[in-house]
Amino acid sequence: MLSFRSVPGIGALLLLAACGSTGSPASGTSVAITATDTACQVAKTELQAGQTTFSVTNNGNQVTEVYVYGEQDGAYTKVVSEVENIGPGTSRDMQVNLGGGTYEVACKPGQTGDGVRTKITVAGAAAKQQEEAYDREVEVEATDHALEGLSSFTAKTGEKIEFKLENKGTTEHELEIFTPDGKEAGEVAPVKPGATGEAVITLTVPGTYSYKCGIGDHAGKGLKGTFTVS
Ligand SMILES: [Cu+2]
Repeated sequence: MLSFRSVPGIGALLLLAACGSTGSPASGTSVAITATDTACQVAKTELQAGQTTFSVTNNGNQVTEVYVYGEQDGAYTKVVSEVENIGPGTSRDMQVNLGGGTYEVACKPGQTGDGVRTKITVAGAAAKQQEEAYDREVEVEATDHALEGLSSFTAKTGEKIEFKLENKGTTEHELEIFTPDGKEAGEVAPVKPGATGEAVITLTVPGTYSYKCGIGDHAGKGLKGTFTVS
């Protein structure tokens, strides 16, 4: 696996190559990302603060997604922007207003895991507040007898979490999340077998949240559980 983090010379070379072919001048910088099943090539890893369009092309065989992560508590976990469901052989754009700092771009073949990551450096003023950012993501896997991935999940009050549901079962499943007093906090709408869905939910109060699949008797079959927000 080739990571530009360990090969700084190549990043500089691509930076030069990309300079001659910048697209839309009025709408900020345009940066190409080429994703495969094992690599995530960012054409330009040193950028200026401001509106940036990442044009992602998926040359792999799996559906992929691309995230831009900001730093939080020493780790690149804060999601600044994302683009999902990029099929093999297709391209999608992701627009993000970047403040000065360092970020990691992650391509996630199969739309799962930490992804193949490339660090980028942005010069200029730090962002005041990244508009569509959320704090973290958590991956949940549905089978026909369980919702897995939340058994050791905890969060702090006020955290904005992306719940991502991957359906590995044979029928549709969903993920409903309820506050400690039983109100619906949000849900990932029904997802077909083999597909992935997501929802960003802010956990506004502390306590024990419950979750389940609300379809048919799926909760009775084991698609349910709880997690704690402190
Ligand atoms: Cu279900």
